[in-house]
Amino acid sequence: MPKSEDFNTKNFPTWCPGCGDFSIWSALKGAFVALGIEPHQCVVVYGIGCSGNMCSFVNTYGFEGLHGRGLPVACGIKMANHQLPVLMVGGDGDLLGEGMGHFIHACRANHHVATLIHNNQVYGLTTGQTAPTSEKGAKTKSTPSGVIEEQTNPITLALTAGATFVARGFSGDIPHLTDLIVKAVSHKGFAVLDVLQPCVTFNKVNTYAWFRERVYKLEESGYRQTTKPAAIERAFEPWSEKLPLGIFWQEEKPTYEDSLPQLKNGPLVERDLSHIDISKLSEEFR
Ligand SMILES: Cc1ncc(C[n+]2csc(CCOP(=O)(O)OP(=O)(O)O)c2C)c(N)n1
Ligand code: SF4
Ligand SMILES: [Mg+2]
Repeated sequence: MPKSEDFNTKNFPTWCPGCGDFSIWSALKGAFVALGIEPHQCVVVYGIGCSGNMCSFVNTYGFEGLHGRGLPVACGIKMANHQLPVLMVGGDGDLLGEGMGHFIHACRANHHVATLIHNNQVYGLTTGQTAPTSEKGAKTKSTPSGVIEEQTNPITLALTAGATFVARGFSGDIPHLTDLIVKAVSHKGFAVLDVLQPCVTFNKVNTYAWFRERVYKLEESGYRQTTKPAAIERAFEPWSEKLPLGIFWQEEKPTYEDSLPQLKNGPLVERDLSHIDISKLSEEFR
C-alpha cells in the first residue's frame, strides 16, 4: 500500500506560509493513498502558477504545461493510455483565463480526466493581478479601481458545458477535500473540482475566516442531485453570502475515450508497431 510520504519529492514546497496550496498538496497525496495508487501508476499535468509549482513537490509522473495549455496535454495522455489515471492541477487563471477554451471543450468532450482548480481569485505567482474568478469590483494590482467584468463561476460553467462530475472543496477542510479528490479521480468522465484556496499574500479579502463564514456542505443541507437546473440554482448562490461545498452533480455518460474506435483494442501505448512500415511516410517528409 502506498504511503503519503511516497508522494513527496526532495523539494519541500516554496509556497508562502499558510497558503491554501499546502492543504491541496496534502489532500492530493492522501487521495492517492486512499485510492491505492502508487506513484508510478498515474500522471498529473500542471498549469503554470503557484498551483503549477506543485509539479516539483509531488512524486508521480508529471508534466508542467504552458500557461493555460495543460488540459490538451492531459487529454492527449489519456488518449495514448486510457487505462492510466490522469489528473490536471491548475490555477483559476490557468484553467479559466488563458485555458478557458480548453476547459469548456474538455467538459463537453467528457474526457476521463480529473481537474482540480486552485481557486484563489488572483494570479498568485505573478504577484496578485485579477483572475477571472475575482469578484466584480475587487481591487487588485492590475485593477486598482476595481474589476469591471462579471466573476466567472467555475461550477455553473462546468455544469452547463457538460462536465459529468462537478464539485467544490475548501483548503480549510482537508478530510472533506481528500474525499472529494478520491471521488473525482474515481469518476469515469470529466471531473471538475473547484477548490477554494486562500492566497494569504495577495488576496486579503477572501481569507480562511472569510470562507469559513460562508461555506456549508451540500450533503448536510438536504441537497439531492435531482436535476441539473437544481444544481445550477445552488451553484448560483451569491458568492458573498453562501458557498456550498460537495458534489453538485454526477452522472454516467460514455467518455470521449470510450467513443474512440481506435482505443477499442486496448491502449495505444500497448500496440505492436513492428509490422507498420513508416518508410514511405518518412520518405515523403525528407
Ligand atoms: C501565456 C502566458 N501568459 C502569461 C504568463 C505569466 N504567468 C505566469 S503564472 C501567471 C498567473 C498564474 O495564475 P493562476 O493560474 O491563477 O495560478 P496561481 O499562481 O494563482 O496558483 C501568469 C499570468 C505565462 N507564463 N504564459
Ligand atoms: S502568492 Fe498566494 S497562491 Fe502563491 S504561494 Fe503565496 S499565498 Fe500561495
Ligand atoms: Mg490563481
